[in-house]
Amino acid sequence: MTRVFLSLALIVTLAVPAMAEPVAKPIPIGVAVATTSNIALFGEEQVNGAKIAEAYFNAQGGVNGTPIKLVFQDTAGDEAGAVNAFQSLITAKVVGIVGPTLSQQAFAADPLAERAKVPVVGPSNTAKGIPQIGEYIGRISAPMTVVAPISLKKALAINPKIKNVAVLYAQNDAFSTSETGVFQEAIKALNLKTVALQKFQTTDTDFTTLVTAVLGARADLVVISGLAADSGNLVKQLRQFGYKGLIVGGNGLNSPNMFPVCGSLCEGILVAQAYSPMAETPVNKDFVKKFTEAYKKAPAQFSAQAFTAVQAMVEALRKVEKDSKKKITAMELAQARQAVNKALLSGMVIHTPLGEISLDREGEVLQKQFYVSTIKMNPDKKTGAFVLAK
Ligand code: 1QQ
Repeated sequence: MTRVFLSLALIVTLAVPAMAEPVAKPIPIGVAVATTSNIALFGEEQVNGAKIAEAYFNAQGGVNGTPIKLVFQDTAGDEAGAVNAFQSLITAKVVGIVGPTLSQQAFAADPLAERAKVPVVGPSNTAKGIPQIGEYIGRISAPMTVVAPISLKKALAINPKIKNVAVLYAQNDAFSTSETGVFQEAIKALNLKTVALQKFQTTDTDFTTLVTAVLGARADLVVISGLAADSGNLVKQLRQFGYKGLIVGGNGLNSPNMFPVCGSLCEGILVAQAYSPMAETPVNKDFVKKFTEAYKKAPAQFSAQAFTAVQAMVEALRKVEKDSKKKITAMELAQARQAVNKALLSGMVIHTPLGEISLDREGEVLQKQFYVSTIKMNPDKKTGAFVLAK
């Protein structure tokens, strides 16, 4: 009896991989971003941008007539949350995953997708080494090696007398430590002097010691690499204690959701950006219009990048159908995931709100245009805008 049962079990087990498990219709694409925790400041913008993409591409007929469906999973703000979200999406049979929000989370969760052979497009992972996590890992978020230095150059253009720089960074976050490294190299290359180098934690709220060090070192430029709430509080306390010089913020200060944290004291922060809502391309005009209609505000970088990550998946799906002359929904799931990954890394150029981009064979994004903006706050002290720095 046991033997019969065992051999039956064996037959069933062996038969599973051979059983065709087709892609569902509408085509499920996973979106794993933070909708709870502090990191939801970024994630909320990402959900907004992704939803616009879903409606926009489905209105165009989706993937040659087959609609897509975004499947959202909250990653919260830590590694475990991202791992769980990725696991649920893989089990939910998505063809690919857009996410997670933080590089810190990507280093933990991406290997899971890599093992399951599920393509990942990072919408906001900017640390060094993300595409190198694996063959199924790409990103549309330009690395800080490319983006960060231009904001320093802009600071020098605004105030050529800058000489002494204070560099502050969150030591418990992979993106922040990666970005500060890039800033520190650029500071050296520009012949500036680092007069203070200070660490903090993304969970810190009291920055008195740091601010005292910056003021004591007589820095005339402060460069911050952290996430949203910590960076916002740091800026606020720098200003409250009397720091008057320029502040360059890293990618963590790229969210309008950070504005209420430093309020009117956010005014004047310089931030390099991979997106401008002013870009005059047809797709960006459409994106800005739809986004503004839906949310009554202009999109910022994290929304545009989430839109672009979904777009990359859609265009990869279209390419797979075109090249194979087969409907995605007629393909086996594993085969479709593999084909989507190949299409993503094929070098195809896509016209996105971020401009023309492509992914190279390693999954690294190639993007042409970047911007530096200054934060301008409104009298309500909660809202404001990133205005292109002149
Ligand atoms: C990263 C980042 C963050 C600021 C994204 C929200 O750039 O973690 O890579």
